[in-house]
Amino acid sequence: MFELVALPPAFGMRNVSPFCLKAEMLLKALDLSFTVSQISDPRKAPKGKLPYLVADGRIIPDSELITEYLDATTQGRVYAGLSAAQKAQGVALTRLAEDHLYWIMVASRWLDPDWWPNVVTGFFGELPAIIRPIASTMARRQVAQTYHLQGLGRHSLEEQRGFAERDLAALDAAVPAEDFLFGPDPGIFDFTVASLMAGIYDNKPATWLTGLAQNYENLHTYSERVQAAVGVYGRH
Ligand SMILES: N[C@@H](CCC(=O)N[C@@H](CS)C(=O)NCC(=O)O)C(=O)O
Repeated sequence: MFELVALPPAFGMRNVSPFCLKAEMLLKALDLSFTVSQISDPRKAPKGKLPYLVADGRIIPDSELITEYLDATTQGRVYAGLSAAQKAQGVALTRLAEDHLYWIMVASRWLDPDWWPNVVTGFFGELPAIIRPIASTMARRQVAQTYHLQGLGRHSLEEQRGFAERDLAALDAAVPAEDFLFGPDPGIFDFTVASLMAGIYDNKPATWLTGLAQNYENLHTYSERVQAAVGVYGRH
């Protein structure tokens, strides 16, 4: 029995983190027995980020390292049937989704002054009212610094929207109109793309990024198809 440790629900999302949702989809697709538990402060995770997996007395942080572990312990079922070229394409899409578009999603939630109150309620709502403003403001400052260091945070909102459009157009063109990236069944790279897009399409209320993403119908339909096929949805 595995335990996946994830963030608690927020913003209308049952599983609000794309990385946690991806790991949950993979565990389900592999038909492994698992529970999902929640901690609201990622600083308590072994590497300060969620998810991590508790497996056979071991703790494995990071959704990609979880993926590698599950591949190794299921005799290669995670990447079974993928050619080297397909795997390369999957890794490239993963980097686009998780190391670029993900940060724009984070900024659309945390750094838009109009959306910010939802973050305070969704992520800090359980803190005593007296410390909530301090804790949330400190965390927001850290997100702003990280976004700046990443580079995207140096651009105007209009320019960020341009980066987001190019990411979304690339994903929309990369995913198929039927079935999944590499065949008739969804796999790890479908879970990577669909889990991120679920958080963009389904977080409530919509962010400015949700509005942009809604123009990409193929990507939206595909994200729904992946979630339906595995039976794991990001939203409630
Ligand atoms: N590379 C990590 C990224 C995990 C990640 O960034 N998780 C976010 C939640 S979506 C987190 O815990 N952030 C807390 C922080 O950065 O302080 C993975 O694939 O698991």
